Amino acid sequence: MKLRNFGYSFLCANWSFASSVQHNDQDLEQMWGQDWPFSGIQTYAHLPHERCLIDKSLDFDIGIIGMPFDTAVTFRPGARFGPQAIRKASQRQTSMRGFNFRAGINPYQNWAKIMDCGDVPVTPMDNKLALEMMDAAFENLLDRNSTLQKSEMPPRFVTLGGDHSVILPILRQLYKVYGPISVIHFDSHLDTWAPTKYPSYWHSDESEFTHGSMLWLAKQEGLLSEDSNVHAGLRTRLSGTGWDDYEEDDDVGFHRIECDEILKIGADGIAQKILDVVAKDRPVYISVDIDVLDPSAAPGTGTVEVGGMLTRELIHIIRKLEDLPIVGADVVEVSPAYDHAEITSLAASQIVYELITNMVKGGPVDPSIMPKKKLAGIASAREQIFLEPAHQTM
Ligand SMILES: [Mn+2]
Repeated sequence: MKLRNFGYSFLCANWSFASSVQHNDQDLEQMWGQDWPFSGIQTYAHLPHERCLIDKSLDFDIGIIGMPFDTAVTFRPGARFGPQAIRKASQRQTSMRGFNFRAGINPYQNWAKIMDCGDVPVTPMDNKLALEMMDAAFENLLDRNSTLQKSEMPPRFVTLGGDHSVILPILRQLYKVYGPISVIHFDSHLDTWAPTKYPSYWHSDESEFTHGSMLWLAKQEGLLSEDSNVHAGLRTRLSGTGWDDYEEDDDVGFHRIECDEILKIGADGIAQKILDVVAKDRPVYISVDIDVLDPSAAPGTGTVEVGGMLTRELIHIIRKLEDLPIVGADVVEVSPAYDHAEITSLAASQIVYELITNMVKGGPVDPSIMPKKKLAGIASAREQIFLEPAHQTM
């Protein structure tokens, strides 16, 4: 029975009709399959949920994965509750009403199968162990094929943080698949600080891993592209009495766009500067520290800096990046204990939606960005998606 007919019977006030019908499975889906924003289990945007880590046979193209880890922060903790807050704030997103007017597509009703993969249950007790767990989790997540590509191309993930340190294990595992990664880093801070830039008389190896040093560590491990990384939205105070932090940032390989530039060149200008720096033919990772936004737009975060972007501006900039080969993305540092009226988590949930939109609108990752040794046998993977819209994998 078509939903239309069901509605018609309702209009005829035939109240006994609906209950007397023998429903098949399709009827049940139509009757009960669509949630209201306020009903249902709170997955991101009401997407189907599976615990992807415990079932490697699941096939999908884009996964939402929570990384509720926050014991590498230098100031206020609490971002372990970020994934839950972002999911809750995303409840007014549904596939039925998901058309992105800025992009001209509904990412939830397009070629990509998108799934909420749940969280990585990271230990809050031991950062060495936590890093091991996050490494293992992302290795697991990337060690599978995406739905529409009969190839070695893995699904892509948008990670919900968690503090910003979680991108070190993510970049490690992406590097194994794609080689060096170009990072577009939206943040008020550099996050390329050497561990010695923090109080470090009392030292352990684990203490080097923080949400302000992870990009420096990523550089030491050779995970970053040489010259194709960029910060956007910077406005942090710097160490000491001069430009040392910026010079160190040069060594890590980042271009810098300070937040104040938006007053001179606008959001379009910022986007263009990013596009001028980032290679179009190499894998790109977009990392959004929610503190890139002004505290008026995102108070619920660990290390707030005044004078930031508006949510509107950040969305506009991200929309301009949709042609880049995005192999992964995140929104991190959402700390709901400091949030008011869900301002921050709402912003984060919208940014996640924009990042998903980019991945869908840009189509599957072109295998030509993969390291040459990985290319054998998968050259035609990108074409398959459009030629073979439905097939089994694995
Ligand atoms: Mn950060």
